[in-house]
Amino acid sequence: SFDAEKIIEYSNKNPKPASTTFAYGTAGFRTVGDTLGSTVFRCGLLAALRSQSKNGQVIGVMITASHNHERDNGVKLVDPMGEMLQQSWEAYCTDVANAQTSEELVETLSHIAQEERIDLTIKPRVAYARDTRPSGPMLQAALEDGLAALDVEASNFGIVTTPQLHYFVRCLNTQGTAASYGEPTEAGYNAKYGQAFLRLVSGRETPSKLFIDAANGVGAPQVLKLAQAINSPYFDIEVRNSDTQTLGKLNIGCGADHVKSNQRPPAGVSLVPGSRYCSFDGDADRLVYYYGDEHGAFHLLDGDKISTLVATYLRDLVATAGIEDLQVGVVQTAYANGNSTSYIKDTLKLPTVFAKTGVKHLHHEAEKMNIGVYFEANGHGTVLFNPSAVAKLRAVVPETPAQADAVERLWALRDLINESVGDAMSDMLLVETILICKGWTLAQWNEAYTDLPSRLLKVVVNDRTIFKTTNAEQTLTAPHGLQDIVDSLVAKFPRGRSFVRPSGTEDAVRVYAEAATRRDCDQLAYAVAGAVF
Ligand code: NG1
Ligand code: ZN
Repeated sequence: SFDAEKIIEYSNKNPKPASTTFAYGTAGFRTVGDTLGSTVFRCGLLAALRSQSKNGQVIGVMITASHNHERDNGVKLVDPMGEMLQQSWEAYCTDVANAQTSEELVETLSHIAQEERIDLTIKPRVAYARDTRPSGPMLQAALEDGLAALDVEASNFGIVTTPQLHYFVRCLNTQGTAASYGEPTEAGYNAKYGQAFLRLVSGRETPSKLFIDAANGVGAPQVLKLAQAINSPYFDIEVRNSDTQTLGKLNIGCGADHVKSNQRPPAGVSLVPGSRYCSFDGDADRLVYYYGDEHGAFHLLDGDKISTLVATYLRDLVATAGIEDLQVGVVQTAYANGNSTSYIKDTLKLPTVFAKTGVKHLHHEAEKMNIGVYFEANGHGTVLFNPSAVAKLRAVVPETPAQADAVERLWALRDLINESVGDAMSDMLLVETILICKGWTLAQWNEAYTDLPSRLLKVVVNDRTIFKTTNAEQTLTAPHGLQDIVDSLVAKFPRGRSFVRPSGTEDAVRVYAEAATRRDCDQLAYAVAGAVF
């Protein structure tokens, strides 16, 4: 059983703010950083239990608030294969975070240990890291208290991107096995992805320089290290918004979320026609590309554009490799641009499904496909090769050099992709690979289809919990009658589509709309927002 006294002693150092209720949402706990000490401390305790319930495998804890404001912070747990925490444990996180007193906390932990039949004699192991936020060191210290309270064997990975921490966790749990994912160090990460990239592009023409907006976050130092490891004209980059030292700059006017939401370039970047640009978010798990044309117009290549590019490339390689019954599929959310969905269905003729918002939902749908490409429109996503795809790839006996080359490329792509989670750096190398192999500019990539005008609005309401949805969040079941109003508004506009859902990360309701013209789209969005308010 637990050393209750020790837990209580450490817990008293990290008291819960009395009036605050915490909830483990789509992205873990996320709120004002200064209020999260007790929650992060308790996540340390829970990560230990989770590790014990997984027979001592390493569990990850990442301290970050991604694209959110610098004053915010957050914490989430990472399961042994680098996936998001199993959903049934999210409720435990919420229970543990909200225990009012240290004594109640111990009771809650005991209850979980009983419920999950956890063997408390197993040595727990946890790997943790944080982003560049000013509240990071304080929260890291709180986490370390939690780990000390349960005698955890802990590894501190310092300041790294969220996907790097996911990678480290997977590496640690597969070390020395046939499924070994790589070396659990920054150098191991850079070597794995860098070498796969060079295997795929060598012999091709080198691309023009890529300008990377790192949102003044942890992606800046990390992508520079990656570039140093690759050390090749195939990866010629210039990093902008790389100031992680000055307070108040993180994600402000820059980063993938800013670019996607505002449909304009980040601060510190003026677009030169013909040049290539991309943005990461504050913890480097989202990626979008963009460019400006000769007429000064801004063109965004978002998560939908990335997923269609990647799916097309994989589909063609599978065909060239001559592997039968190896289906490439695409998972999107309702926020995917309608024209991207039509393009996947009608032009690429690939199966596609909608999942609920939040990458864990997309991940689960993608696992059901042979090769599942999943991206949120905001640029968060990756590709999964399920075991049957790997088996089929292993079984091919190539008969022609072209077939052999395609098979070799599919293997290299599997090494290039961070399967544990969407990863801006790995995704960027994937996009670069495809563009280099096709000899494409960003404008050529953008030609596949034209986005329908779309608008995403945030409506602040009194109580967002009254909004209930079904059908991958596209249909409201409550409040009563509201969906009928949305339907009647949508019907007025050619190619109109709109839906309303409560945010899982902010205290607001989101309204999405698209239609054939910008004017119609905006009218529809504001009309639906008016009905919600
Ligand atoms: P919410 O706040 O539930 O809409 C947002 C994003 C998600 C996901 C999460 C986690 C949109 C519309 N929503 O969720 O896609 O990335 O944050 O970061 O982009
Ligand atoms: Zn992020």
